[in-house]
Amino acid sequence: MKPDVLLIEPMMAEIEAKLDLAYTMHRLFKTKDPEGLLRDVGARIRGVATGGGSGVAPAIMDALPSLEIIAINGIGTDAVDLAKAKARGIRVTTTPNVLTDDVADLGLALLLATARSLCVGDRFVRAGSWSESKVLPLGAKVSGKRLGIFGMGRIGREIAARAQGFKMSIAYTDLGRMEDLPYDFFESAETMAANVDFFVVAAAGGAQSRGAIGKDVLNALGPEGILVNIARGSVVDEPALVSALVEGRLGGAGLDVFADEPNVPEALLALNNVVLQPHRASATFDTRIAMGDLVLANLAAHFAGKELQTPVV
Ligand code: 8YV
Repeated sequence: MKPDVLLIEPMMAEIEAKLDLAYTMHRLFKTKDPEGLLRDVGARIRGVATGGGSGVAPAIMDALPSLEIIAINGIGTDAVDLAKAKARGIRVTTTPNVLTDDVADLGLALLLATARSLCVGDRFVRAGSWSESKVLPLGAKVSGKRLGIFGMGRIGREIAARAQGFKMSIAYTDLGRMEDLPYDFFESAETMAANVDFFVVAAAGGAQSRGAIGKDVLNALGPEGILVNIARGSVVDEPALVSALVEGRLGGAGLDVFADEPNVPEALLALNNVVLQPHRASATFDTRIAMGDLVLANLAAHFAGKELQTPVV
């Protein structure tokens, strides 16, 4: 008998088709009555496949007494209670490495788009303003500027590697200095912010980083500074970010992630110095296939009693 697996958010059609072949799938995102679905099939569910942002809400985990494995289609574990999973003997896997390049690419893309007002320029051309000889304000130069990276994991390191191609000087902050890195280390986010032009958030979400980028850091980055967030909305104090942008205390922001997705603060929608993306840093065809394959491989290994490919718990 095929094991029952709960899919919390959609995956690529190709991946879902493979899930359907191997498992009896239950799609939580498709039902109008999630509680009813969990009541009906919760006791049978042995596996969950979910996204990094969605994770598994505590109420869902509690409704799945036979749960054995949570396969996250992403790298973030902040939306899964890992301690509880461990205590219940539930395995947890993620999809490391395969998404690193894409997330770093989007970090640079957001930085360039914000500094060079790419979306404003696009709207300007589409609206016919160019042919009406209207004038567009100048952007900020990116090459050769000072970049600060908050969180020097795999993604932070790849952002640094790309920034070198733009002749930027690179600084970082993390829990401690990393001896293998040639970049300037700052003990605090605030000190780093005061010494860079651009500040990229690349730290994992969760209790440890919640609200780490607040008013003081944003003020230190200043009215010419640009903040990019491709990590988690929770790392930045969002109301403080919105006020800093609205009041002109921060120069601009390129944001792929938000505190309460898919809700984006209304005030940001009106700002031309902000570039917004709907949590898409890993959303390329190639990478989502690679991520999905890892989800499939981890589930298959688990149900075959084999070693997991990329376990976290
Ligand atoms: C994905 C993510 O967009 O890796 C993560 O933790 O949040 C993103 O890569 C997500 O997992 C797919 O929903």
